Amino acid sequence: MEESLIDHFNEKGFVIAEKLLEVSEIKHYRKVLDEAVRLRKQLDKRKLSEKTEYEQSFIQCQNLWEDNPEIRELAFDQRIAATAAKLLGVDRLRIWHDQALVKESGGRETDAHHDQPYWPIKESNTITAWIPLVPISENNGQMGFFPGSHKIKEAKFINIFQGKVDQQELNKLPQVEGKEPEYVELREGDVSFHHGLTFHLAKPNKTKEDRPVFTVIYFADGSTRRDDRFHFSVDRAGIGVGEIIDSDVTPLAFPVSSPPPRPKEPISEKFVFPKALGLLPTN
Ligand SMILES: O=C(O)CCC(=O)C(=O)O
Repeated sequence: MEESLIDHFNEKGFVIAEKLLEVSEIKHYRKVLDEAVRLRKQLDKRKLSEKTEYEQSFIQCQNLWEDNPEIRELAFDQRIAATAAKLLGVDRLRIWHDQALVKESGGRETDAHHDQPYWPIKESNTITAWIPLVPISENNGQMGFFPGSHKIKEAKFINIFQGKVDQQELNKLPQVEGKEPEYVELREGDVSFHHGLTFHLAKPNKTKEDRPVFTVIYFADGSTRRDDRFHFSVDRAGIGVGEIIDSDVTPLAFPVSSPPPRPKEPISEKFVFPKALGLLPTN
């Protein structure tokens, strides 16, 4: 990988790896993801206008690698994972979770936030690969990043889950204050990477077509649990605060010669709410 990509990532907190995948693969995964999301969400008959503001930003399905063998190939694709490892400067990565983020036609913007506070991982060696399955430009949910915001090591929980974020409060944050987001155009096969501390947002989808995106979140192997904030990636496996996060729910993602098997323990009834929404696998 070119050094300039690593320099860009270190400087700005995000980077685009152009043509990381073949256009034919993207077309294939578009169909696969479409079907996987349809299956997960088959009980959800709501129109966009009937959903919460958070859900109007995107349809979300997590850990598709567990119940969809084809998506598993993408989630553990070594071209993507190797790029993520090089950008973070680590030898080994684990998967935190994957997710489909389908911004529906007419879907609202994704409010500005950074991801690290949502995850109870102490070390901030975390990165997301954002893999669009259609070309992305200004009218279909384009991502924007606040350049350099990852350099401010303070994690700030932005509650995007309860609806529109107060812009004035957001603008007071040093990561965002006085800065403009840099929006990125992506072609089929391009993959965008952002650091867990990088503030980002996405524009609304003003087109007639949904914006299918698959993302994979990785963390450096050896990272530990920060606090007791609930998260299925650690709570399913009973990882305690301070312990190393190393279960089959978050298996090694790089380097691996083939994708791992799905976790041994099925998801328990404790998780029935996200399961019902299609957020997590049902079996
Ligand atoms: O896809 C989107 O609209 C937002 C993505 C995002 O926030 C993320 O991947 O961290």
